[in-house]
Amino acid sequence: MKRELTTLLSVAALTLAACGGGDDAIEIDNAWARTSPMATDLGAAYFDITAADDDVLVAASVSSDIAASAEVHEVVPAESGDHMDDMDESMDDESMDDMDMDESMDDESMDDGEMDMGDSEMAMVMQEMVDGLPLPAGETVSLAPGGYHVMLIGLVEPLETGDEFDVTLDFENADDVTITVTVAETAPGS
Ligand SMILES: [Cu+2]
Repeated sequence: MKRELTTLLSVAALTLAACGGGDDAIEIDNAWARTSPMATDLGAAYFDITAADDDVLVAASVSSDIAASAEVHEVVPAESGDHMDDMDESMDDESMDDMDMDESMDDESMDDGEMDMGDSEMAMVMQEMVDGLPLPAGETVSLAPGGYHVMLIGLVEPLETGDEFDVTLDFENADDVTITVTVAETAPGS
């Protein structure tokens, strides 16, 4: 069993070395970004990430050819954000019961371009993880619609299916890792 794990880690190391990451402490799988509607200049990138040792994803960045900036975001109930007090009136039982997180992100916010959640009906909001995304050793953390994501802010052009771009991930302990993200309608394998 131990031998098997070692082999897997070696493969991950080789893969990352080939991408120029050169660090075997971080494994990234299933990297993708969602297509972005014309109505918004926001995009989101997703992937599964496993750190060999306890670490924190503190920041992400993309080329200025792609977007003005990138942030590590989480989706949380509107009520939990301290700075979201003005959202309280949008909280009602009906919206909480009917809304699942994926739909609120995918269908409502993205399709109508309503990413300014301050005046939307949504019960979920996203916010920057100012302290970063914790990565417990050996545990795969998934960034996916409705949850953690790398937010692309100020897209230069809409993201269209088949587009590829690089995202550089900055960790508290491990070296930076650059991954290539492919734009798709849905997650790889879904
Ligand atoms: Cu976001």
